Amino acid sequence: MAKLPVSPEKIITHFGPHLNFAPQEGYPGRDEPDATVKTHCCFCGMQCGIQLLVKNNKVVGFEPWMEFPFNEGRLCPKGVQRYLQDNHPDRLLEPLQRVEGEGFKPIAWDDALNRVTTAIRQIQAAHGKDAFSILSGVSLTNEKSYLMGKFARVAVKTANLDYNGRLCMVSAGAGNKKAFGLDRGSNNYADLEHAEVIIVTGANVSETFPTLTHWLWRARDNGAKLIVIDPRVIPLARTADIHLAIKPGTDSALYGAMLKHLVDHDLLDHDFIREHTTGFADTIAAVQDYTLEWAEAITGIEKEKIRQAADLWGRASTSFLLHARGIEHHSKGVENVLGCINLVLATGRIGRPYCGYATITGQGNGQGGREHGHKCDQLPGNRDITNPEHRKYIAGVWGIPEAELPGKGLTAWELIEAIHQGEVKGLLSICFNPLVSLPNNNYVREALEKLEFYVCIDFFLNETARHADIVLAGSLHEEEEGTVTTAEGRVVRIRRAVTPPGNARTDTSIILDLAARLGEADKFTYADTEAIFNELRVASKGGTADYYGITYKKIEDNMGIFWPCPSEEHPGTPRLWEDRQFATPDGKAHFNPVQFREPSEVTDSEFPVVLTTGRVVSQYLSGTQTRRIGKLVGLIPEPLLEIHPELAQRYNIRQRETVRVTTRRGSAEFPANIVETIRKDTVFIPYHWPGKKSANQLTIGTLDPVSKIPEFKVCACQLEPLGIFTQPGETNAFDSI
Ligand SMILES: Nc1nc2c(c(=O)[nH]1)N[C@H]1C(S)=C(S)[C@@H](COP(=O)(O)OP(=O)(O)OC[C@H]3O[C@@H](n4cnc5c(=O)[nH]c(N)nc54)[C@H](O)[C@@H]3O)O[C@H]1N2
Ligand SMILES: Nc1nc2c(c(=O)[nH]1)N[C@H]1C(S)=C(S)[C@@H](COP(=O)(O)OP(=O)(O)OC[C@H]3O[C@@H](n4cnc5c(=O)[nH]c(N)nc54)[C@H](O)[C@@H]3O)O[C@H]1N2
Ligand code: SF4
Ligand SMILES: [Mo]
Repeated sequence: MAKLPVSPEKIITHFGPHLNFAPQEGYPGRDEPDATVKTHCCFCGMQCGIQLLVKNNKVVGFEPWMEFPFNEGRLCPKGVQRYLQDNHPDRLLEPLQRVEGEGFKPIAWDDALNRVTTAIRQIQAAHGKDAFSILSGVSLTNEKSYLMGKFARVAVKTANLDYNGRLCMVSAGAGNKKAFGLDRGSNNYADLEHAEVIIVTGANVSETFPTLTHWLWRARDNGAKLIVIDPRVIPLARTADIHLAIKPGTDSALYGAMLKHLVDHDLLDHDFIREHTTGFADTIAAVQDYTLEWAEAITGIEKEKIRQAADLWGRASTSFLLHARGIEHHSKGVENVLGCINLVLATGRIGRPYCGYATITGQGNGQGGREHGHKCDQLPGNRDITNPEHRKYIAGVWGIPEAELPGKGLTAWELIEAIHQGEVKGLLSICFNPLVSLPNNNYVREALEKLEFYVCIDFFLNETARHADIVLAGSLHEEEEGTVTTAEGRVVRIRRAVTPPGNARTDTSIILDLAARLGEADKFTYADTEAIFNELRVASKGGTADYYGITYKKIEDNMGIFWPCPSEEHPGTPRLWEDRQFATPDGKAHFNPVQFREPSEVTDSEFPVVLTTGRVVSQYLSGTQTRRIGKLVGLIPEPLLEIHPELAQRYNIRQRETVRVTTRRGSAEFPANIVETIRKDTVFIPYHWPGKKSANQLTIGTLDPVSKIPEFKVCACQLEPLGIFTQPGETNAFDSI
């Protein structure tokens, strides 16, 4: 086995060195692995390159992959522990069926799959095709995402297919399409390196995209000024030049006032606005009354700080604006996104070296997974399911008459409502744990209980799966070949390192088998995963997310290819818009007027405190994977209620005291973590835990009217200390800061 060069500093993340990894010659003290497999981390949208060490068909460890260009070997705490989920005792090893009164019992694959197809047929015969629904997820590879879209429309023939990106990327996607006609970050992250000014808003980068921090530090080393907009002093904000501690739900007021400042002080790129954009006049008219004083009153940020931030942004010659769910998880998520884009367009700083804009994609394949057609309104290539030409093209690729292609279906949350109303009776879910991740989960649980039939495909028995009639034992990231698309838009190869254990099967083989049992074998037969990808390439051809020119070989030869890539000779597109030809019908970038409106639930005398929710560094999404990895659990074992000392004092809440948090949806109890790093009117709870620890017992199901994303980031709550301390002794409030 060749020795791998490892420089220790490469594996020191923002959170410090990983002491469990000692760079050594060879593998002293342990067996030589059978293979090292170059692949990518299964977690967030950074999709860091990693090498998995394989022994006896088990993943037993990892090595950094130094050559992969984005992370250059660096990994975060989740990345270095990810391999531990492989041989976990909770792994589902065979299909299960619910036996009333007895729990889940193993069932033969043949019987399990037949039960699924019989249930689909019976429900559809009795209640119509759309009464059977599908929820999919974007931890799945591009190939599986594509397959799920085709499976729903061609094999199950239902319109009701949606995906967990509906809780994640859709506000950004809708905003990007409106403004640019295409949904992807404009530059690769290396372009951050020489940006003069960087705005990071609603993105806790150090905890949620730790390896991206490197590129921000590189920019800082080169003198970049950093503006962080977040209700909390997140780790990145501690060293920012300007931190704007915004009141949750008020971003569009801030961006509106910043835009007005740019106009009032003529900090605009007039040539760019005139030649390459539309809608500027209406957009500035919408903010003409948005004075700094007005914005201060709405956002809770001192006007002088807003002025400084707008001025810094306006006067820069290169810049980058990054945002994530903090501005997108709102009933006006799309408007917030457009407010940011307006600031970028007004200064013309896009499509040039070190000038860019991006939403930071969340899930592992949050980028690719939102392009290939498992959204309720979308067909592959990011085509529109209501557009007759798009429908005709895809129906042609799939070999069905266009009339047979279902239309637009319900979004994830609307599906839950339709189950309540008795319109939807059956559900297949893959790669989605809605009971933990959707808002107002008491309502979600009631919906699950109303289903006539529910089948879940997962490798762990997630909390939603406990309500299933059949659970199909699927596969981990490292058990199938495929591709994913990183947050940068770089299409990379996922490698099979091992095969599924026991009687578990690959997700792909399960879907193909179900399609065959539904009578569509001829349309669902592929020699291998590459054949699925090659069909996806054709399906995406001519769409805005054009993968046609990307082949497995090209990806391997180049360690990834950026889409759009319309032909095999095309090198891919790391930086969009250099030719100033935007993907909108008129080729221009579009300003969109944004006026501030309140969140769907504002505080009042009964519910006087703002509740916001989000993440911690060591847990991932609904936690099904990371709550099973001991060292990650050890870092942050349970959700704590972050609260400012002054707010805590007002309610007489002490450090580690259990606090009952109540909203109009429900109550839940969390130990207090009193920190000075949060606004005085806001509390924060991470959402990775289920059941009584779930923040989503409290959140609200109001949707953005365009993107249909739920308003996870703001609702109103009341607080009540219970006098119970989960840790012995009382800590000085300031010890935890
Ligand atoms: N450790 C870890 N990393 C992850 C994930 C994970 O679960 N755990 N999930 C991945 C996924 S799918 C996603 S989507 C991303 C999410 O990544 P982020 O969006 O960075 O994560 P969040 O914690 O949801 O929210 C970010 C910040 O928004 C702030 N915020 C709340 N309300 C507002 C507001 O009204 N305005 C502004 N400007 N900010 C606000 C919160 O204080 C929080 O710090 O992370 C990805 N990476
Ligand atoms: N309150 C609150 N709620 C939120 C958020 C928030 O900030 N606040 N954030 C929202 C966001 S941004 C997101 S992305 C969602 C995420 O919410 P979910 O998508 O529900 O969360 P996951 O934990 O990813 O659930 C995915 C399930 O898929 C399984 N899985 C993972 N990979 C694979 C695979 O390759 N094959 C198969 N078969 N199964 C797989 C996992 O084991 C897990 O059970 O949560 C949302 N919910
Ligand atoms: S930053 Fe994201 S992709 Fe990279 S190691 Fe961490 S969780 Fe994995
Ligand atoms: Mo997400």
